[in-house]
Amino acid sequence: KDEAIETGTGTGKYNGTVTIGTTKSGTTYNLTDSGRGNHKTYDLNQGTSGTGTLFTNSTDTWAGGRLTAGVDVHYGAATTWDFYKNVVGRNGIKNNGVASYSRAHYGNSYVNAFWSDSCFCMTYGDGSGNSNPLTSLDVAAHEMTHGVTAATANLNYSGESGGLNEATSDIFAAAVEFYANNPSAPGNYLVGEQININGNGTPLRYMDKPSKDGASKDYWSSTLGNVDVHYSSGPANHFFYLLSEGSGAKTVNGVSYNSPTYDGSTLAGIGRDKAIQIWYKALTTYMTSTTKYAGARTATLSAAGALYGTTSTEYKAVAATWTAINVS
Ligand code: ASN
Ligand code: ZN
Repeated sequence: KDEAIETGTGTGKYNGTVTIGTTKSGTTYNLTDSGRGNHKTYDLNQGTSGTGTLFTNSTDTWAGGRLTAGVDVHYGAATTWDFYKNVVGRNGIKNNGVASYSRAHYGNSYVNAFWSDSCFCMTYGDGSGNSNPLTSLDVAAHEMTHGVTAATANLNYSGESGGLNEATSDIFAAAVEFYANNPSAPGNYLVGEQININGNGTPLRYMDKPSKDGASKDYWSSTLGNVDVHYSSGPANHFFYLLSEGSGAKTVNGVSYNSPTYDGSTLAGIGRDKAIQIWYKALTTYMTSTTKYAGARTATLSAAGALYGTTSTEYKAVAATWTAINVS
């Protein structure tokens, strides 16, 4: 049957009114993004398995009710797809142009979102109590990046490699926000700042000083591999912040940060764009499933050497930044 490629307009909860890729079958519009590997977004309708039903609408203006979460995650997947394609030259999660799919309205009062390798898909809960739906742009980018990590370094999801896996999702989640440059979801080095998962308006994680969340580690230590991967990500998130922005006090896009160093050093930062290229090349070329923090230092130095040369400012900054989180 004929499916026409359309461009719809959607208003979700977090991103204002955005353009979304849709298709039209007969008189019905679908959340199928033909410009991005036919990425589809489904309504699980509180179920916890299968695909539920593809989101549909009688017009190409998507807003309100159950559509809100669908618009958010469809936009999140599209924006993350665009980031990978336009910033680091990756054509989809597996670099083969094939899309994953998204499922919204998972379960009842589910306060999480997740990537699954078995369905090659992303799933989002509606939140409960104070927590908002888990459908923000950074959450979507975080989950989709788990797919990219699985398709590349495949960092084991435990111990130090698990922390690096989690940090990779937080790093590219921040990168996607900055890339999107959406005034409703401005770029920052906070994770989950819109979903109110703590019930008091604070973000889930802070990259400038991860310990601000009360659990994440700021620096590597020999016991880092014993903590939950969402907390052992801290030093690598901190590395990315420091490499991008440098140490000390700084305000970016209206958010104030203050990033400390383990060794008391002062770092200037090389800018987010270069830090993104270095982390991406390290992830996709030099890291493996068992890479730990020491190996991440080596991998990012190899990446910086390949991209900018081993005598470059960037290479030296990578070395100094690992030392500043106690990886030397
Ligand atoms: N949202 C969580 C994450 O992506 C789900 C999990 O614990 N794996 O890390
Ligand atoms: Zn994660």
